[in-house]
Amino acid sequence: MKKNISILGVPMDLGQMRRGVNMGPSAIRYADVVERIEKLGYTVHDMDDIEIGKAERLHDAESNLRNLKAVADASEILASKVNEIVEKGDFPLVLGGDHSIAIGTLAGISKHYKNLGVIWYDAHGDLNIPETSPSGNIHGMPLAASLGLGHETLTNIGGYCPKVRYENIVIIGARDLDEGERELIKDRGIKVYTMHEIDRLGMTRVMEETIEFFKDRTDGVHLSLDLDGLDPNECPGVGTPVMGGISYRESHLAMEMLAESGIITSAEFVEVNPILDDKNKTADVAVSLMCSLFGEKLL
Ligand code: B3U
Ligand code: MN
Ligand code: MN
Repeated sequence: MKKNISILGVPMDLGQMRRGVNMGPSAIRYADVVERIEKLGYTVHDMDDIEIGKAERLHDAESNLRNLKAVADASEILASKVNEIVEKGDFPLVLGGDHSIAIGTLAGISKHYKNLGVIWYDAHGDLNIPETSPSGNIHGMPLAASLGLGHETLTNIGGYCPKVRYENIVIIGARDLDEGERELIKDRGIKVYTMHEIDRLGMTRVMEETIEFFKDRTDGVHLSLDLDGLDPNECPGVGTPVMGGISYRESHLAMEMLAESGIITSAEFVEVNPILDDKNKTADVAVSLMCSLFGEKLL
């Protein structure tokens, strides 16, 4: 893992309808993200938050996309900041904000790799397009947009498309998939470990297979970790909690195995909503998962 980490906060809440997730980056900083990662021997550069525009008053019923322009504008800014981080050779660590920010993060990262892998750690697939989305919320669409599916304003962020290929994705923790998402997963053969596979195989095997899957075929792997992938009993501070999630322990094991593998080249932690949280617990879990990802050991 690179020894220099640059942190970027993205106080985005326009990709969904619950207020408060814009305070995610502050909550994660309040949980001492910089100090705790520095303790592991890294040099951490906090680049502060990028600016997010205002919610649009009118929902564009025709496109079924809420706040399209504001999300797209922020995504372009995010893409160029993340691009800067990769260019200077630092490890990009992006703090959300709702998951729509992954569109900009991936736009900033992907062009630096020939074959970028993506781990999508999430209760959801985030594979909706405007036609299949039940909500019109862009945070349910970022993985699709990064594959080149959906509204062209979103698929072309950063001036290129796609950011990732179907065969370079592993989704972990899925348990709430919409009909269109299921069809896409089946049609394209996207690799998914639902909670069913996690329960049957155990997290150890899931991560061994995931690491093996990426090892020889990709030249970098981005971790996009939605805190709602974890169980809401342990991470209550998320906008769309889904019961029966990945445990705190399994998640730490997953991060520790990724640290050992050395495959991760960038990461984002999203959907922390301190208004819905219990004493900043979810932000605290996010930081402790980051520490495991960056090699913190128990002994
Ligand atoms: N799949 C649903 C719900 C959802 C997606 N991502 C989150 N919730 N966090 C949708 O609106 O696309
Ligand atoms: Mn998500
Ligand atoms: Mn989710």
